[in-house]
Amino acid sequence: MGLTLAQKIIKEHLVSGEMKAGSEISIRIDQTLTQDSTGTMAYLQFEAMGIPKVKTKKSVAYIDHNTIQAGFENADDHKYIQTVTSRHGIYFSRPGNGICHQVHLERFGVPGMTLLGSDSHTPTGGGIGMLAIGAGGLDVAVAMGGGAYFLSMPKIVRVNLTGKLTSWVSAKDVILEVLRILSVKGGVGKIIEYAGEGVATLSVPERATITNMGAELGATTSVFPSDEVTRAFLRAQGREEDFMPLCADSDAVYDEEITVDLSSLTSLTAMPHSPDNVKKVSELGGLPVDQVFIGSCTNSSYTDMMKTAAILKGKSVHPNVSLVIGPGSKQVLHMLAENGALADMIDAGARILECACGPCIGMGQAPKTGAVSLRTNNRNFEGRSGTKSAQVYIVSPETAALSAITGTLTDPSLLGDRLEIEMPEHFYNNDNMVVAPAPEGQEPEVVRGPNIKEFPINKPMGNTVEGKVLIRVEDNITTDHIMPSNASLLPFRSNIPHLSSYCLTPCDPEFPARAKANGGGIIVGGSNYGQGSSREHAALVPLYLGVRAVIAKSFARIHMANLINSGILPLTFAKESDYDNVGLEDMLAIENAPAQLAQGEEITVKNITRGTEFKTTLSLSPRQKDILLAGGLLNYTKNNA
Ligand code: MIC
Ligand code: SF4
Repeated sequence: MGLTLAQKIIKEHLVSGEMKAGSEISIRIDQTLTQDSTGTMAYLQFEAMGIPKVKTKKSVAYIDHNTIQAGFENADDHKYIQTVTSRHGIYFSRPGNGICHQVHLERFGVPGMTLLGSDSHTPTGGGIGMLAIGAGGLDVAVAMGGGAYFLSMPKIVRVNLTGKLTSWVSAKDVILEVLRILSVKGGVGKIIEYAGEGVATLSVPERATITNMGAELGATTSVFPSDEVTRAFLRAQGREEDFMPLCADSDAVYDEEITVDLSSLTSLTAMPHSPDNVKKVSELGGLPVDQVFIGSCTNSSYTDMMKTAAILKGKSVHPNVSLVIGPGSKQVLHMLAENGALADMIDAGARILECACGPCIGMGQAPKTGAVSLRTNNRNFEGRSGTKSAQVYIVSPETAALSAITGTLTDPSLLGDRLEIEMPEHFYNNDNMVVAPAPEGQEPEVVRGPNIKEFPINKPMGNTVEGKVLIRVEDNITTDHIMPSNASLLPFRSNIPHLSSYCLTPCDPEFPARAKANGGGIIVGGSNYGQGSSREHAALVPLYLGVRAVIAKSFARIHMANLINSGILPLTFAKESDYDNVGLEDMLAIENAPAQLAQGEEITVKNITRGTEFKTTLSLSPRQKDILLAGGLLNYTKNNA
């Protein structure tokens, strides 16, 4: 029986386990990436492991999230990351060089390799045929130290692409269609593999837009074959030697299959406040728009920017609209500056931002109260833009650029003739913003500013895990709810005590105070709890507040791993209806917790307040159970050193 593309890469990197869907495997990691907002924590954890140099083929630290420098905190974090990476053999991509995923695709991604990144959109690398997975910082730290990455062997979904995109419809519309079909929960425990005749019609940046937003499906990762299109992209990046052809065997067997006919797609949008709330742009025509943002790791490539510039050329941004554009990398910005496209954007009235995440993570450009904001980024969770009442619609760069001119949400197919942007034969290359690590034998001093605080470490699990229910939340709670990130909070990613006052406050402003007053307790959640970001702050901050267990209808993959790594019990209601039988401030107890864990998958939770009990499940590997018993991955690693 043949193998799928993802299975081939996994097989090549398999360290332990059996490649049977659902069973725990571990794989060797070739490359890692971090960004600044998760990176400080990852490097503090790497330092705590006491390993002198990274053991990967290449590890890169990017500064792209927190670049506003409204106070010393950002700059302190950057200096810490620059010095700690230099000391430990990691490349450092300076602020201004671009968004981690865009730059990694351009300069470092290699087909067939594995990449582990402390950012949920690491699967962008799947656009070039990498097995690229997002994870918590601690998992990335372990991988940097040469440790394998453990995951549950995913099911493989084949997305069969047929036909060819028509004028003005683009990669963003493809992934929005996949999100419409599968939903934000549809990819959990799965790898999304693209195949079919339509693949060859998509460029590498288009493929990367699609794999990037596979994160919104909850998928472990998404991957495209590596073919002649990939080779041409790598050649244009001056690194054809990194090319290797890769595709699934013709008799590969998939767990699921869906077909997307590229020819019949039209421009789509994800309406507030979820990436799977998808409608046709033409159905919403006439919606007045206040703000447009074109950029983010999803749609900031050279071709995205050139399309934007072509639509804006000779036009003016509508008087009611603020148009902001953030090119994805220095390479892209340089090329736009050189060929005049940047002038076309500026001339039309676009406000140009530095090459960074910017508005996508609420770092500036918060829309006005109740604004309609069209964005090419991947997430439109409530409040993520920095304005709770804002209505964020996710759209393609084509839809965004045209709507910025008309002032209303406008279907770009109205523009008529096809817009052809050629992929360049040579991308401009100058890697002077990537600093190589200190040479062997040198150990530069690591600079720690006052914003770098210690991170909490859990204690081994006690016999009884108990506490009051501190909050009950609904389905699809995101990490943006659990640990909000915006211009005022992002600078404190290395300061867990400071962040703790904001934990879960979008759901209940009283949560931190209630947690403190009760000396910690238990969180009760709905389904897909913890979707979105890889930030382990969404586990470390609850840990700091004394949270000992989260009981939910289901969990998102990375957040569940982060809870286990922090030693917090992630329990799933055996009967979803039991969610209704647990009230706020009910006292819950898991008696003989270690013994229950050892026995099997079923864990009984007593509701002391109501005198009842209910069953939960914890289907974990023996290793994961040991991590929980040890009080988290760091303790576990130390115990086993
Ligand atoms: C995001 O898009 O939410 C982020 C900010 O990039 C996060 C990482 C973080 O929280 O720092 C992610 O996607 O993992
Ligand atoms: Fe940055 Fe936004 Fe991409 Fe996250 S999704 S890496 S914040 S651009």
